[in-house]
Amino acid sequence: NNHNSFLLWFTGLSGSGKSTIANVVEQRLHEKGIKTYTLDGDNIRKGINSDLTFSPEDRTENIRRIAEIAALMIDAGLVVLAAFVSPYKKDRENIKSIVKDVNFVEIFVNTSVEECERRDVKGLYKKVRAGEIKNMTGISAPYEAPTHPDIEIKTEVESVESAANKITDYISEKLKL
Ligand code: GGZ
Repeated sequence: NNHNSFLLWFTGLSGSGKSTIANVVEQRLHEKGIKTYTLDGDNIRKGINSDLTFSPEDRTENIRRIAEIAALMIDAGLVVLAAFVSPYKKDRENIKSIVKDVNFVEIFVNTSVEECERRDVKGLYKKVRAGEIKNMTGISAPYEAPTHPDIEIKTEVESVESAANKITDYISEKLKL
């Protein structure tokens, strides 16, 4: 449970492109016969974490539970990809102590809030401007950007394919891709 166990953790604003990139990486791992699971807001916040809000405390608890779930999945032999805003530095640090000797790869999907709002894939930013959502990360709630991410993706200047290449290159040696 060390050299070939991986947690690929995507952090960034809502609409930054975390899930899109994670899905392409996952597809490539499947092509190599590697079994994976992707945790994201859709399968976590709608299910086991449906009791949690977007308050700072609940975001912390959200990330803690996700890390525990990831640890179990990794134990079961999966490469786990996790795509969460995860805005707090200390929460992201805590993941490492939960998953212990797993290779934790912090991937900063660095897309400006202006660009996320321009894309507004889910119409969430529109709701924020209409006053329907408070505590929106990047607008009315903090995002503590990673200062030393393992990988940084600037989606405004690089393609999803190039982002996926960066990630597969990074893990290829240890994963023996
Ligand atoms: C941030 C919010 C909020 C607020 C709802 N702030 O684009 P999405 O829709 O699918 O990604 C966002 C998702 C964030 O959930 P996470 O579990 O990743 O957040 S955290 O790590 O901070 O716990 C967005 C939606 O939920 N969403 N309200 N106020 N994102």
